[in-house]
Amino acid sequence: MAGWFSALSKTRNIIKKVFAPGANIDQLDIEELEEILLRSDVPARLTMDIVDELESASRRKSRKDLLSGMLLEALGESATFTWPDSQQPYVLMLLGVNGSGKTTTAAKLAKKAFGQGLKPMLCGSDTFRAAGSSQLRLWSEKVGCDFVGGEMGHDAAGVAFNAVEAAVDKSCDIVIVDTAGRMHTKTPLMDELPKMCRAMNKRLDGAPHDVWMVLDASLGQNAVIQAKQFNEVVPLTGIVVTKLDGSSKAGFLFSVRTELNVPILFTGLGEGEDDLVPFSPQEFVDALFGEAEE
Ligand SMILES: Nc1nc2c(ncn2[C@@H]2O[C@H](COP(=O)(O)OP(=O)(O)OP(=O)(O)O)[C@@H](O)[C@H]2O)c(=O)[nH]1
Ligand SMILES: [Mg+2]
Repeated sequence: MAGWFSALSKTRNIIKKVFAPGANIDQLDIEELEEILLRSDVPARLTMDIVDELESASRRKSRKDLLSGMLLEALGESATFTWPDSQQPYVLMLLGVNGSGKTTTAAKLAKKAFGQGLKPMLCGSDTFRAAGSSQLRLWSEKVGCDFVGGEMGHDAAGVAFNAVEAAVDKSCDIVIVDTAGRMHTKTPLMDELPKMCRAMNKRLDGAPHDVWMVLDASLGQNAVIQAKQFNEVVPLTGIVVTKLDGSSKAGFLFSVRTELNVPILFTGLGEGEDDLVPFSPQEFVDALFGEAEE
């Protein structure tokens, strides 16, 4: 399983003058530090606050301690997620732009739930592409869980309804609904999302209970812009950040809290089945500073 330290190597590579072990940020020109933080997509506002704080801080205080403290504070409390223990299926919908990692994340989550003795169902509602649903069907076979999917061209809302119905009939604990990738700017496709929510809610009051957006970390700040638009169409209750391992712009995670205020629940640190881990602000900041060697 990939770890935080290796996942953040690209971002660390940019900011190594600031964070890496042995880096002497006390000698770093403050403007240079500002530029480095901005390049790794630390939001401008937070960067300004950091610079102000460092400029006015007492010389006796280590800049590194100040910086890590401010970064941790900006990320807020870690939000832990546990599968709700209800008598009816808990329905979770995953959405996001094309290729962000939704299908892989749905499978990784189903595997986690299955491993905890729960009975998950995967719903393949990606009916845009011929392979959209079958990719998830293969995953369900690998995990060993129930699956309901739709053929290409089928109505995604109908597929989601059928999945919730089947999950109720089969006494599943969890339904994870994978949706087709869509650009936040394409109105007709975005309109399909509330329609899917209404369809599920018709079959099961309160469904979907959670809506998580899957964000590709390599997009940096753009991912936050996309999330804002999705959030206007369907209110998001959680964020999964994938591909942190390939990103040099991990600083955008700070914007997720400050600009979106939706908790980051899980992070993808690699392509492997088990490379989805709960988001830990402490491990994230430690890995930026190069102190999380495993
Ligand atoms: N390195 C890395 N790759 C990932 C991670 N999560 C997903 N991927 C890869 O990203 C690619 C796209 O993943 P999918 O799960 O198919 O993405 P999707 O959002 O379902 O894509 P569409 O359905 O086409 O919109 C695949 O090659 C995955 O293996 C991650 O955390 N790290
Ligand atoms: Mg997919």
